[in-house]
Amino acid sequence: MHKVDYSLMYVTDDSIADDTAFFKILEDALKGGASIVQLREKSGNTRSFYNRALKAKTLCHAHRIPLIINDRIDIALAVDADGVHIGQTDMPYSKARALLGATKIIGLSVSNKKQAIEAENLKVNYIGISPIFNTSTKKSDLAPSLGIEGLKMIRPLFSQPIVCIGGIHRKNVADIIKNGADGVAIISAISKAEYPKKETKHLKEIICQTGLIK
Ligand code: TZP
Ligand code: MG
Repeated sequence: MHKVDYSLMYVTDDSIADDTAFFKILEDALKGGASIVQLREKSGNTRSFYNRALKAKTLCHAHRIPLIINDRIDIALAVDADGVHIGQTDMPYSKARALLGATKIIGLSVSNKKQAIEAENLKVNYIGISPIFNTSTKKSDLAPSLGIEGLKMIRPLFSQPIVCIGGIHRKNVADIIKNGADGVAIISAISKAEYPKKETKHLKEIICQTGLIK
C-alpha cells in the first residue's frame, strides 16, 4: 500500500440529505486539500449508502484521494473502496481484515488506553482517538472526551498513525498535531462552514505550518 496521508480526513456529514449539497461539500473538501475521505452514513438505507459510496469513490479518485467507509465492510467491498473505519462495536478487526484483504486501510476508533493497546497488538493501520473534544455532531455511543492529555497518554502506546476526531476546528487543530497526532478527522467545521473549500484550505495550512506532517 502507498503511504497514506492522514493529515486531514474529511468525514462526510450525513445530516445533509440532499445529494447535490452533500457532493458539493465533498468536492469542496477535496479541492481545499482533504488528504483522505471517510464516508459516514448513519441514518439512510443500504441502497442510498451504496449509491453515495459509488459517487464518492469516483470523486475522491478523480482527486487521487483515498475513500474509506465508516462501519460497513459490505459497502466497502461492493464499491471496492480503499478501506474502512470501524468502531469497537462493529465487525471485529480480524474479521474485517479477513474480508477486505491485506492491502485495504482499516482504522479503529479507540476511547481509552486498553483499546489503544489492543489496536497496537492487532496492527490496525491507524487509530481514531474518539472523541478528542466535545462535539454535538455525534450524540449516541460516545465516550467521554480524552482531550490533549488523553492523546499524550495514548501516543506512546500505538506505533502507527493516530487521527483525532470530535470538536476539531481551526483554533484547536495545531495543538493536536503538536501533541503527536498524525492527522485530524473533521465533520462540522468543514460541512457547516460558510465556504467549505476555503475552510478546508485554512485547516490544511495550519496543519502544514506545524512542520510536523511528513
Ligand atoms: N466520532 C467521534 S466524534 C464524531 C465522530 C463521528 C463526530 C465528529 O464531528 P465534528 O463535527 O467534527 O465534531
Ligand atoms: Mg462505527
